[in-house]
Amino acid sequence: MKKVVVVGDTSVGKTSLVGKYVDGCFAGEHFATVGVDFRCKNKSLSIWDTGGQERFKSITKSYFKGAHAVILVYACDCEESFLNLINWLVTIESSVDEDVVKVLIANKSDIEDISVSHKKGRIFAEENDMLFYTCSSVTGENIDEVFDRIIDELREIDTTDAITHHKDSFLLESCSETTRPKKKKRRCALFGGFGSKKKTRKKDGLIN
Ligand SMILES: Nc1nc2c(ncn2[C@@H]2O[C@H](COP(=O)(O)OP(=O)(O)OP(=O)(O)O)[C@@H](O)[C@H]2O)c(=O)[nH]1
Ligand SMILES: [Mg+2]
Repeated sequence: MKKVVVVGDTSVGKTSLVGKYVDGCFAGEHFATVGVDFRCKNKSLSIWDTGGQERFKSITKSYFKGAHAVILVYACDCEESFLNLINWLVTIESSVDEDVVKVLIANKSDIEDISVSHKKGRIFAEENDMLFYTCSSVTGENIDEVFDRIIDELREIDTTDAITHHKDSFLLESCSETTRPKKKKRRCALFGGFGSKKKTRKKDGLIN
């Protein structure tokens, strides 16, 4: 079971998008989440829907412990929620492993009168090694795609780790004590833009 933590300001639509993914419906109401709600899907994802009212300052680091992926959400019609992303990111970066998959969601894309352009969101995501998607729980835009992509990314990380582990074991067996290679770091999260074709970054020489 992979752990996905969903964070962002209050009212940006975190509970709605998790509900849309898990239950397939949009409630259309705002009952502020207190602390954290746990949802599961297909026994493969454990989704931690956190309450935005706690704000980035007080959100406990324990929510992020063992997280495989983090979804950071802002609402296209709320500039404040976009400006607060950097504060959320500081909290996230200080709490998660380096190979966690990070996704930025520009939510409520069904609203025509937006105050944050999608271009701004995409640039923020690219600068911070995050995947970027525009989503709407009203139309269902990209909701399944986000979680499917997270599952794909995590599968890829598992495969890379398995190959690296296999290679390291082989090298350790065939090298003498003095020539043993240092254990390589796991590679960082992949990033792509606008839900587009996957791009990979070469890091630590482990991937192409
Ligand atoms: N137009 C539109 N409204 C949305 C969308 N998603 C959520 N909303 C509305 O936004 C409000 C807040 O939604 P929630 O999902 O409760 O927000 P939240 O981020 O979980 O809020 P907290 O639990 O307080 O952190 C509700 O009134 C929703 O109906 C969306 O995609 N489009
Ligand atoms: Mg909520």
